[in-house]
Amino acid sequence: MGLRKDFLWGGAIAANQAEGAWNVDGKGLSVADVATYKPKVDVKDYRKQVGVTMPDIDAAIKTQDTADYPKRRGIDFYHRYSEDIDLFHEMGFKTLRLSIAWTRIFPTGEETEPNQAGLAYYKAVFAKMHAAKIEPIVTLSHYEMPLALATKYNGWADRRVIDLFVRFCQACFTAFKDNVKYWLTFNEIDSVTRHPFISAGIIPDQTENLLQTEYQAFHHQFVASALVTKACHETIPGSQVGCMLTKLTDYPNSSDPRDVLASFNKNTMNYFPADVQVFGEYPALVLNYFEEQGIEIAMAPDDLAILKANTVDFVSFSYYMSMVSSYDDSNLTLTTGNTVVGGKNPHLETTDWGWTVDPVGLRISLLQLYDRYHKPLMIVENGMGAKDELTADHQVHDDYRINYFKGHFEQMIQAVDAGVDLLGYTSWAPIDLVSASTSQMSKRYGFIYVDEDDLGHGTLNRYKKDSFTWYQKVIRTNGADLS
Ligand code: BGP
Repeated sequence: MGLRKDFLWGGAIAANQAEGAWNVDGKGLSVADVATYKPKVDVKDYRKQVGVTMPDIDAAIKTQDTADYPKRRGIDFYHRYSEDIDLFHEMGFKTLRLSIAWTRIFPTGEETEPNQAGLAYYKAVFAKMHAAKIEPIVTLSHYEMPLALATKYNGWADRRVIDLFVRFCQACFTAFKDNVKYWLTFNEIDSVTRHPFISAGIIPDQTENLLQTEYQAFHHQFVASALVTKACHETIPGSQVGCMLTKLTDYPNSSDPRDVLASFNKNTMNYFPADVQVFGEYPALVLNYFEEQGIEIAMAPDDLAILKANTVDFVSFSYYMSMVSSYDDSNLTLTTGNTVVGGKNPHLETTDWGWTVDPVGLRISLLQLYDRYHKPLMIVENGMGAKDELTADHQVHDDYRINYFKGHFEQMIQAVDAGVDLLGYTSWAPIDLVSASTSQMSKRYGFIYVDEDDLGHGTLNRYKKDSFTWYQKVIRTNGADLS
């Protein structure tokens, strides 16, 4: 069977990790602009290490520094997008997933009119992509909400942010209705409870009941996502709107039924935001969890009807690694993963950052998601963060990366052969960029090397790695030749 003929091969980036140009052309500060460089993140107090406090934010607002705030400089995609899109075109990309920085369009989130310079920038990027026959997939919220909304409203904890987000999205739909067909609402929407600040603008040390606040923020994002889905369908006939889930595939640590139950519960809570966006209602098990925890979600009278009437068209997800769960955490060896710390699977190798490498887990994830949702799927993030070495003649021999992708593509194709409807695959990230969790440049994911170090030194020149030619061949043969 193999992949569909119009399979959307490509790559994925986010504005806050790639564009840089944090303070030009009217852009406001976003939550990403206050994230500091974290050279070492380990399993101890993970959440605290990657979190942000009010004193951190105050200090960040006062400085123009970009060395310790790497997302402010990114890889200068803002000025180099044309060269980068040419390289993606050379690889044969059919699509590029990218995000629109809210703060380029509404710098504080509360302006009544969009910033024309911001709209013009994305217009130019989309024009360049279309000239290269690259279909945009656009994320409306990828860890970059206006900082002003975090400090004023505690982010998505406040219901007023819904209307502000809808205004931003409507401005994007109106401006880009002829340029963009595929839209994603919230990147890794399930991550609100794992990193509330970058995901939802919630400042933990300013928040009384954090768990309650996080679930309230979820609810506001669900309603916003539904309203935006409606607006998109109305403004752009034929458009497709997807949810975006972090697929944190979890296995039982053993066949002990208590471990199986612990893993089931973990997966249930991971799926829940996508459940709401696909089925248009809260799962009964999650409502019960709210009751047990004393979590009370404030809802407006129409909220549930809005959710039910405006479900998503497809399900997109990120997949990097898997973990194991036990009824007793002392049975586990802990390791870091994508935005989490969890049990390490003894059968799997890990990357330099402790994330397990589990290609079969991708197949399992595809089967699980398709079986659960019966909706077309899209893999919009998958890849391996590694330390690359640039040789004197500007080469990077990254067979470890080729092996990682090869294993994952083999399993992806087997899932499709088993009947999964898969629309496309975008690797994270086709070009090196700043890490979301640690703000490192040295955690590299790309097929294209960017000459920039953790502190921002370097020429910013782009060089093709060995994996560049390999991925080019994979796309050319639509996955038939993975050698
Ligand atoms: C996801 C995010 C991306 C991203 C990726 C890799 O959680 O959606 O923005 O960067 O993971 O994570 P990291 O950059 O922390 O290695």
